[in-house]
Amino acid sequence: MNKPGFQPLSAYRQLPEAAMIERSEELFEDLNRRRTVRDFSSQPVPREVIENCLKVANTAPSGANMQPWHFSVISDPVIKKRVREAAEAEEREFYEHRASDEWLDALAKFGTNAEKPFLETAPYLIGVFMQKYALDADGNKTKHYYPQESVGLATGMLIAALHQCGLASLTHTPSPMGFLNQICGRPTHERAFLLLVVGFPADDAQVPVIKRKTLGDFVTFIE
Ligand code: IYR
Repeated sequence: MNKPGFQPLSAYRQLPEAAMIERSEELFEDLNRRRTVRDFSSQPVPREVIENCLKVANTAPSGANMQPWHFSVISDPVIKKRVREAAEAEEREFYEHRASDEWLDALAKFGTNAEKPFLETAPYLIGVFMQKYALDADGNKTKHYYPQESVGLATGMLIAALHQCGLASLTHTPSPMGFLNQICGRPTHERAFLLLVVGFPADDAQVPVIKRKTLGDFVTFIE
């Protein structure tokens, strides 16, 4: 007998220990190839792949399972151009006025500036929006819990899924990002969380030389 509102965990699959270890090694090896890319090719990406990766994102855990996210998937070149123009206007402010010297120093090795041509080159821009509450057609609000954490988790799963499908992405956060609500026609109770640029890397794409922390640098086992 199931508890009311419950069902057996029938989708769960356990792996034999050797397979677990092998899978974990392969996963690390594959995800460790992921790099944030800023040089995109204009080669089209099948929409079905994007849809499936978004379905993966939607499996993320969320506070009280409220799934407090919305994804606006932009491929229309006219809209991409508008996003680029609005983002570059904010980025010019950032690089010329808003960013502290300390921040600019931290960014120096990435070679970024206010020019964002990839916002037009890449086939897909995914605007990720966070809903602090749900709003129904009658204006009733339902509070969401841990929306920021939840959207962060969903976005992480989206990035990993895209990577596993052979796509590159860039987590782009022009700030402030209010223009994305306007361009994507999203309501004011949704906050633009980030703009994910998605596509194939350009043939001559280059990435900065950076290091990842090693296990001992970022993990403590308490045993
Ligand atoms: N949004 C700016 C600046 C920038 C900020 C951080 I934190 C980065 O990791 C990278 C860039 C830009 O996109 O250029």
